[in-house]
Amino acid sequence: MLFKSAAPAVKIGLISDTHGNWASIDQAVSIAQNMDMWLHMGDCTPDAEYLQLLVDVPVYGVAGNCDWPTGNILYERIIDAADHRIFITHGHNYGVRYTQEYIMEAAESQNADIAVYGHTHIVEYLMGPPIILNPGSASRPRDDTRGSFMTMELEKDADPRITVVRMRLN
Ligand SMILES: [Mn+2]
Repeated sequence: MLFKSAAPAVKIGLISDTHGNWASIDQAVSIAQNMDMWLHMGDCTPDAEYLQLLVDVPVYGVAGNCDWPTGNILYERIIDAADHRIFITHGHNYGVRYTQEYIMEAAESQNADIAVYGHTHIVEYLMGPPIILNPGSASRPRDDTRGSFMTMELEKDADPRITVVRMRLN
């Protein structure tokens, strides 16, 4: 018999490296309208604040290398959702342009089963564990002519369901 969990899946929008292009944030929010939470992996922190104006669900952000001074914005955070633990950071402190080894170690040391970062502006997805995700850049992609973000559905005792969304061409 299949056990159907009573708790609904938690849907999370993952967006990074918007670099002040608020039109890209508008577009992501209009594409992914039913998120329960958004995570913004930095560059630039005012963009996460703008995103928070558009949605009435929590937005958690971290500071990137272009965010200086950072004020009270952290460089990394742990978000717990649906019995999963997500480590978010921009990635520049973990050498993500060259390797995912250090961010993977950081996630493991924090007992996170998922790590999300940005910085490279390239969509990346490592199966793990821990699962390592980079939603790319919504406004300045380096892997396609179209920007990108991700959605992630989390359920207890299930693998996350990840979708890569490509933005419309402007
Ligand atoms: Mn960056």
